[in-house]
Amino acid sequence: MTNFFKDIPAISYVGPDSDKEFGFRHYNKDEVVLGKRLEDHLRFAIAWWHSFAWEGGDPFGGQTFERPWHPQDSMKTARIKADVAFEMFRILDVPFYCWHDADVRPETGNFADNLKTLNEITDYMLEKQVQTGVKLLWGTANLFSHRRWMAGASTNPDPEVFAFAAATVKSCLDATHKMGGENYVLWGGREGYETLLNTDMKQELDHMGRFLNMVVDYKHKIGFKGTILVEPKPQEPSKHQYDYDAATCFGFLQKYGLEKEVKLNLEQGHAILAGHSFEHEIATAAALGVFGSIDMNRNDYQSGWDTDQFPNNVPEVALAYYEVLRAGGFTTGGTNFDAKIRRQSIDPADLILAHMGAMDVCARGLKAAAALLESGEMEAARKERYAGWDTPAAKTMLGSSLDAIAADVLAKNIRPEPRSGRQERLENLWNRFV
Ligand code: XLS
Ligand code: NI
Ligand code: NI
Repeated sequence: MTNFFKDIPAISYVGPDSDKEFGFRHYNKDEVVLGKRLEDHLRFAIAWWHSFAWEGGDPFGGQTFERPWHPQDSMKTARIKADVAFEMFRILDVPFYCWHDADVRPETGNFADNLKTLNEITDYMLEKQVQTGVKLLWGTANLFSHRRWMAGASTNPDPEVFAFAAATVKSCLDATHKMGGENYVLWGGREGYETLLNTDMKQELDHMGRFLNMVVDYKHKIGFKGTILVEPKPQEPSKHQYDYDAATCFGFLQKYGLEKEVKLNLEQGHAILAGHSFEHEIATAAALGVFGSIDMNRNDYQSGWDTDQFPNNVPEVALAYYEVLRAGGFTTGGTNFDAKIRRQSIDPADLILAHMGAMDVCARGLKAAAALLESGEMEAARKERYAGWDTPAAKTMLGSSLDAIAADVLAKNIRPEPRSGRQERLENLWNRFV
């Protein structure tokens, strides 16, 4: 036991009328919604990088947090960090967490040493998983922070960097497998370009496709049963990233024969950066059969950066969960808080309250979405809008040809009558639930 969170109680459900500062008002993990416990719907996870590895720096200033695991350059402090992390998971009673290799072990610059420390610390974390019952939602490799990755990982012009990336992903996939991880994520922060003037885009895309095929082959070789997830983001840190958004990722997966093997991890802030809404990205992935998991956070709508704030907008979150529920809910995926406290939030309590509040926001959003889905009103209106397609004639038309259809339009003098899309009525309906 560390004393990092001393005096902070374990968070439990206190209900919406309580005046306790530390307690869930809406997240009652055992509450059954649409036949499933809230904990099993939401599958919350905490991100090691934002809560424990990030030191509070921004482009204008350095570290603001002072933690007992600083400096993060030894196995001794890596262990302290793991002790505190698992204490926080228990205080918040979250079922899952996620990590990058660089979050959990010191960086030495040498692959053999990184491998050794990764194996050592993940053994330690696995022991803690067993002791606490907290599970791994996903592991991933950080292929973007160290200077070796500055021109990309699998898309790097230097084959030695490709090799280093392959070895690193193998080590992280092995560790994720060992820890019973339910997914493995690849986010390509440097898989893109700064300028087209020095970039062979076709070659880079081919290498990225080959790399992802190797990851999938290796997953099968070791019998990893989890899902491989790619995480779209249009830019930041690169000027342009190849995994731009859900639709772009699907095109990429299809071109390289991976659309049945790989799914998507979608993030609210990344959707906003791509000029989409979060629900658009979830609905796109679901329509294309590649919906996997979500990184929950909130972007600032004015700044144009990936600000990774904790969610606090219930109607926005509800729209996202409505699409998650319409997609059938999570299978191996979950709700990972890819979110960080602000750099002035230096108290340990801030970490707890940020997650606690966000879990409540998500629970409210999911419950509103579930109630609307259960009422059936929105889905009945949607079905009604497409009812014309249920007729045999309409179905036959889809198997017909342009010239046959044209002849039919002439013969029957088909003259379509426009009908209202009823948007405002549906928005009013939506507002009755959130
Ligand atoms: C960064 C990404 C990153 C991934 C994991 O913007 O969201 O945190 O989720 O590498
Ligand atoms: Ni992000
Ligand atoms: Ni993310």
